[in-house]
Amino acid sequence: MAASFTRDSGTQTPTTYDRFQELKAFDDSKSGVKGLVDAGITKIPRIFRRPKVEDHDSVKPIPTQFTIPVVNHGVPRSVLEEMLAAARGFHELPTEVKKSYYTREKTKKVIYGSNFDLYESRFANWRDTLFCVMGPEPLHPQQLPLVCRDITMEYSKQIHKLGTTLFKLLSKAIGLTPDHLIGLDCSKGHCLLSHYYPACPEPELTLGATKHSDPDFLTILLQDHIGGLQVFHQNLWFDVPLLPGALVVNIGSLLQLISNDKLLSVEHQVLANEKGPRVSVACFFTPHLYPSTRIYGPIKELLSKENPPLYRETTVEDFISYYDSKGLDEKSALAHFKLQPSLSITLQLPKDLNRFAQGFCGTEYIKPLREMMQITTVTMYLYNF
Ligand SMILES: O=C(O)CCC(=O)C(=O)O
Repeated sequence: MAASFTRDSGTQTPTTYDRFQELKAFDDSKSGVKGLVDAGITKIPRIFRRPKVEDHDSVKPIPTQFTIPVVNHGVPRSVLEEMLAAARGFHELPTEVKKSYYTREKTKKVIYGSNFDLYESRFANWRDTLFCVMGPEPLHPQQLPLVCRDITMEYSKQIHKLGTTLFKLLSKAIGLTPDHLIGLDCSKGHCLLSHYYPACPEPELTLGATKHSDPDFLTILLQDHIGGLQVFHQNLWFDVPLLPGALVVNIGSLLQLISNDKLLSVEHQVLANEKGPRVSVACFFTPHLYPSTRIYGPIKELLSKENPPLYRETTVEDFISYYDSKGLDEKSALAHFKLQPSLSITLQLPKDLNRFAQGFCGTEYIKPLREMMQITTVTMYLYNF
């Protein structure tokens, strides 16, 4: 464990606190939050301290939410239990063994680390993660740590099957043909994130995971018996119930974007806890790392005059790089892709019509436009692209 963390480092005064140096020392130790706990700290280092909790009354409520505990999912209970045990097994390996997987190199397919946004976030989260890109190009099992190799391959296969079924159901639920979302490659790739939230000596001062929604199409989450996952709804935090054998399904931000808000991603956080460790395994459906130039925007079949597009188009790569660049900051990445009416012009017709049509459509459209429009004024919204 790097020397800069002492048992008292959580009580340092602002004058002696060099945040960057502390972040770097933590990063260079390559031993994660688990390493701090193993070193016997009794106060959390200051880099983990969350700023004063904001008043959520000012936050706009989410009209509906989409956290579904799925019980009859077809993944055998033994597979769920083995997956959780293997995830825990990896994080409880000696640091020297885990270190060989520790990297901030985002193009690697197997990454062990702590806080992907360590240098961007306002405060670090009390958790470590093993991140494995399982598809669309199959991961060679040898790339996985031995302690979780076989079960990760098996879990990945089973969860991909479940994801495919869920995408079919979701397609139908929003009025599309069953294969529509699959046809858009929503189930083409998936990553497994095995999270480890060590017991925290001062859980009220930090978080296991800061408020966020996931940067993917869909997340299927497996959690152990400890609890701490909360969803944000109508300005309040709700505990996600612990149902033995259940998987939690969350809509991701990319699915909210392409469904034009027909499906809403859920904002969630994880509390730090004293009882830990807590283990969870999140499966993110996203073609992450897949060199695709596919453009994603609101699905045309869902748009109409009453339902105009709410988001601009993007690639998964651009979406993820924006998400990664801002880190978990309690704000939705979707706001960055939202089409904002930036200017509204009221035209007086027919006086301004000539100018309008000439500027935007060309003169040949003036007559049909004038005939079509029985109204005398029209308000146009210009969007920022
Ligand atoms: O550990 C959990 O319950 C949630 C994990 C999570 O929020 C994530 O992977 O984005």
